[in-house]
Amino acid sequence: MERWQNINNLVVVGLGITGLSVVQHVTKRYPHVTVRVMDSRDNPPGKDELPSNVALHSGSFNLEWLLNADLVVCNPGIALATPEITAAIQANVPVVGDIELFAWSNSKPVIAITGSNGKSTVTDLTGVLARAAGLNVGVGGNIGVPALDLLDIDADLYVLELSSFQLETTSSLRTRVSAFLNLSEDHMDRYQGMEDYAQAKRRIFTHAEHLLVNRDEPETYPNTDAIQGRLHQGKLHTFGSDANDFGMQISEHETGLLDQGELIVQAQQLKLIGKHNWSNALVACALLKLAGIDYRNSLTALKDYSGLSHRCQVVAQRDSVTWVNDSKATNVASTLAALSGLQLEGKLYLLVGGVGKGADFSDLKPALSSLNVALCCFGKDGQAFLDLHSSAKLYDSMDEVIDLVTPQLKAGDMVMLSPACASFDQFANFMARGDHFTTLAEHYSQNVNE
Ligand code: UMA
Ligand code: ADP
Repeated sequence: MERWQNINNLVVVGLGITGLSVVQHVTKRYPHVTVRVMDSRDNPPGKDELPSNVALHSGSFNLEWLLNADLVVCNPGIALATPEITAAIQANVPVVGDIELFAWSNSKPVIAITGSNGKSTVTDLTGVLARAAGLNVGVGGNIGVPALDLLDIDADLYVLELSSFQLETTSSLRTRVSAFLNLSEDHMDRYQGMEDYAQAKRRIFTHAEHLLVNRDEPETYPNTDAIQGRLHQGKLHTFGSDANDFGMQISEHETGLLDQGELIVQAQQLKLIGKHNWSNALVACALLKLAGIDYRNSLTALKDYSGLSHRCQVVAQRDSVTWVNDSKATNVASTLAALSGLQLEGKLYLLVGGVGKGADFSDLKPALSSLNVALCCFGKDGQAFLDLHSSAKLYDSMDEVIDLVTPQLKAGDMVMLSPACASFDQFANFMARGDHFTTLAEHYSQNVNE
């Protein structure tokens, strides 16, 4: 509360669900604070839900408001390098994000998860397992439920998915456990390079009691922050594909998930498919254990867990043609995860493209060359995929791909949306893109049956 005493004039930059959660949090708990909102969009989402006493400036950013603020709370979707935000920072106006406000108010244990891929799956599964162990759990953050909205729950534990964007504006978050799952190229339109991106993610360790990192990816380890002379004091634990610490015992037909050499579960007993998902399951168990919760009470829930929608989800299966919605694959590594270990009888019609975020797609080439694939490229950066495979063709839209491809489908084929790109060129978000694909898949499957 003390830190709020000197804050009278707060500006929220960027509305959406984050901005709205900030407005609701501050107006409810700190009525002395005047809250104003700005959003560069003409008609920002959340506008109609703003209380009448909160002023909105839309269509641009209002520099005067920013320079006169006691505190600016910035939506993670807006880069700190935006000229108006940079000007406020240079004028010594404090700029934070919603997770920092969460940290200021929260007194409950937190498990925090970051990484380039697998965050939502690990976050959701950790929440499911903790609930199965009997806890009241709040699950949110980048997964689509603003962290501040969780504070009203009488939770025993919070499980937060944190993006690098959110971590950039967070400095006080104390966690029971922080995990950095993996690092692969993403968001290169917002970072100076991979090290800059990794450094934003490593901020998750700043006040962590236990740190969980990926043994197979040294980039996920904390560095000692030589500039500030500050060492991370938390205890370091690792997960990975060998049998150490939290690990795996891989044989021809079975993969055991291990905790210090002891079997947790055989991966083949899980509904989750693919090695990347087995790693996600292992991490969820490790997170529970490090937070002091016995995961052995949750093994039935672990075995029953079938994953989130839009992640390698089979959405239709008719006449031996399988339709897979992997719309959440918004970078190269996630599409590679979908392709690895794919059991194909026929041809794979792979839909790729959208907003490329400055990525280099050439890492897909070797994986594609070993598959019987027809590469169907669409969207804003669809043409960036054309050199990756001799089969590649450019289409205007997903609808056009499906219209032209479906007459060619044969038993054993698979149609998979795993676009390696963000969706914002043609869809509101990855869910809308996945739902559209699912509708087309169902429509096609029904027509075939007629
Ligand atoms: N925008 C503007 N001007 C503004 C405000 C926003 O142009 O003034 C644009 C920006 O391009 C921005 C986009 O709108 O990227 C998103 O704004 P939004 O209103 O959709 O934001 P929220 O609804 O508050 O959603 C945000 C996260 N979005 C981003 O970080 C881009 C959501 O993560 C998150 O679930 C939500 O807060 C709750 O915490 C989504 C996401 O795509 C799923 N995250 C990225 C990812 O996972 O790769 C990081
Ligand atoms: P995030 O929240 O980090 O985007 P998700 O769990 O939503 O992660 O999965 C996003 C995409 O990454 C999906 O296409 C999914 O199949 C793939 N994926 C999930 N876990 C992993 C992992 N551990 N490594 C690589 N790819 C993964």
